[in-house]
Amino acid sequence: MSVQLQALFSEVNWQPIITAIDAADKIVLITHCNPDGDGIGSQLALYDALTDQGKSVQMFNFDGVPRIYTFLDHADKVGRGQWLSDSSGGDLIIALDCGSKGRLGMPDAFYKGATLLNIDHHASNQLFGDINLVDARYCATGAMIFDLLRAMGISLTKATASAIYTAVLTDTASFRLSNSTSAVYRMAADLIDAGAEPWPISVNVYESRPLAGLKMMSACLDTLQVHHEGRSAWVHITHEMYESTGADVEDTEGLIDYARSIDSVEVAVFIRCDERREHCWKVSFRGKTWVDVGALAASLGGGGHAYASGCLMRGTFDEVRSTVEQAVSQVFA
Ligand SMILES: [Mn+2]
Repeated sequence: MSVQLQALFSEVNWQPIITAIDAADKIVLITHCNPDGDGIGSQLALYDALTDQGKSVQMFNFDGVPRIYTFLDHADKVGRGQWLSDSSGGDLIIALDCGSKGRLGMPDAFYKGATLLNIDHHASNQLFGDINLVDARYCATGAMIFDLLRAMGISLTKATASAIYTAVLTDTASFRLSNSTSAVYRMAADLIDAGAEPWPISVNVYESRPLAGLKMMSACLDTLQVHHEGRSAWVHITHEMYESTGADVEDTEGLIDYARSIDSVEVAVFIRCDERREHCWKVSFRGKTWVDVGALAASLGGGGHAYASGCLMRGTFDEVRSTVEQAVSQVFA
């Protein structure tokens, strides 16, 4: 079925992106480390659309594709791990949903001789590309791909629509966040008309947890503490918890949302150890109404959105916890 698409933001100038894509012979699509549904959905949607146009396209992510997104078409074509070649294999690299070059996790050689194109919706984006299209009005990078394909006159296949739907579903917390405007719902309707199936996608993303994941959820919620007169909620995961539950980092996705769901809480904090490195911690923040957790994370060397952000920290758990607690206390001072 062919659907006449309406752009979310009709005045965005996609021409520099389209010109770069037209001029490229070999394109590499990449998203950030620990990729989420938006990064993967954007990547797979663009892959489907550009290969349909006859382009030669490769995909490569430092961390590959999380299990819950492997149901999407082309997920099996994404390379993962350290980049070992001395060139990217592309004359155009398109970074998707990534706020900084470092978060792509690639060595300098990866970028050698290629034009780097940066498409993202993080307000904190460092504009690291040769061409940057960064627009924080978009609820998801996947929604930017929707507008880009429309600007290119490309109609949606079922595979493209399903990937974009997954991107938008996950980045709007299932169309619940304040960025879920009526235009976003209209786009979702277009995606469904083009073949995206909401329930099967939801089952894959939200209803396919391994048992170890639930054991980790239980252990993680056991660490819950509430501070700042009930306004901040804290959960954490240590190395020992990975060992005792058998869960891995993918099973920790979404646990912070339970901390935010407490009625009085304005800021949720999730501190988890890096599976691979000692004394290395990923700290995530979620805000509810008025706290800008993007600024909070930036004060600790990280970044993100006003309502979802994070940073990496080094030290013992107690050291990291104490530093973060000081920063959060500033918010409520
Ligand atoms: Mn995103």
